[in-house]
Amino acid sequence: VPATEVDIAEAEEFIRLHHEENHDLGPVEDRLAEVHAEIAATGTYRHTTTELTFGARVAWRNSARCIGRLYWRSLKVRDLRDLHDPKEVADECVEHLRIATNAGKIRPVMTVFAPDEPGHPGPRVRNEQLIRYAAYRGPDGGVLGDRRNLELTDLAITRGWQPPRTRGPFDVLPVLVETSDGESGMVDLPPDAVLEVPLSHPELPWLAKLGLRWHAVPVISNMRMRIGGIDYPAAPFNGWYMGTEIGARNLADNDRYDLLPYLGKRMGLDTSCEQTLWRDRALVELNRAVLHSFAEAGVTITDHHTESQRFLTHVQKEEAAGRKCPTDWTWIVPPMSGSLTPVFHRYYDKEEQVPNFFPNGTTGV
Ligand code: HEM
Ligand code: NRG
Repeated sequence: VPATEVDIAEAEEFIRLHHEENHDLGPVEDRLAEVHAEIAATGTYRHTTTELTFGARVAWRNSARCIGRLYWRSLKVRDLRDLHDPKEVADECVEHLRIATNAGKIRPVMTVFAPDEPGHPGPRVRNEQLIRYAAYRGPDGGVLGDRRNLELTDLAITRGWQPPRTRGPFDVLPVLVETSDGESGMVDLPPDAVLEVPLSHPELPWLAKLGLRWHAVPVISNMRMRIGGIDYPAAPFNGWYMGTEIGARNLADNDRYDLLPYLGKRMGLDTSCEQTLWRDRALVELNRAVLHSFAEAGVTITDHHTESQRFLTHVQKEEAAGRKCPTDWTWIVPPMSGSLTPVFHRYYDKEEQVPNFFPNGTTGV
């Protein structure tokens, strides 16, 4: 996708929003004149660090699929827009992990790398998240690891990544970075930058012996952030996990780790027919294991009941501030016990707003 010139109307709308929400910034007309002149001369413009931070926070605030938005003002933004080199970008992704992990007391962080410029797209991270577990096809057609990452694992191997001598279900993949002129960088994540939580269960001692684990920090790294007409194709960001993401999806989905049939049997449940609700019972225990283990390890996590309440507090605060809160019901309602959470029982504003995040490869708005 060739980078194009910026949308002036979108740039102007953003600068006005920034000034409307921050009265200490001085006259908006001065900044608008600067931006117009810069776009006329270069086809693009450069955000101030203050604009970048505000824009990133508002991109989070506008993320219709995110239930964690109450904390949008707390996002820490690392301004690394001068970095283009794939190796340097990958190294700073490692640094991002260290800052965000904070020994388990997770901090919401974003690292912003070079934006797209006319005729010169910025670098991109190929991993959908900085931490991803490898997947290996077995001889019997089975898969060891996280099937979601089969393609990424193949790509890493093509680029020269060597899987550990004994392959396991939770092998951390390297970070892969690319630029438009065909340069690429690949960096192994040092073990001390990847905090992981071994899973145990408060009442089922055998569960700890299964060797299950998950990483502490979800850092989405393949989304394009769009602020005021500028696209940042590499701007990895993280908060912390809601337990259901791991317990009700990553470890439970048929096309991920698919653990429910095994757990159901180990729990001694009658798995011969669906009416026993053995899947639901195994799902609850797996999710208890996730929340219990993170708490025991001192790693920030939230449960879907608490986070649903907080999200509705956020919606109220947004309304009180005179703003809409774009929300996608199908993503906000948790993947288990939906109707037990208050977010299930209502409707939301749907109109998309910018700044926002988009799948990389699309232009946005
Ligand atoms: C999606 C929770 C922080 C932006 C989600 C989802 C959850 C969630 C549960 C749905 C994920 C899924 O179903 O796969 C949280 C929590 C946070 C947090 C508990 C704690 C602070 C953040 C931050 C950002 C963000 C810091 C950006 C700055 C997004 C976006 C999506 C999302 C863009 C949609 C991702 C997609 O389309 O695949 N969040 N989030 N979130 N969140 Fe958050
Ligand atoms: N479901 C994905 C992560 C998606 C984003 N979730 C967050 N984001 N909590 C998974 O790895 O399970 N965040 O920025 O905290």
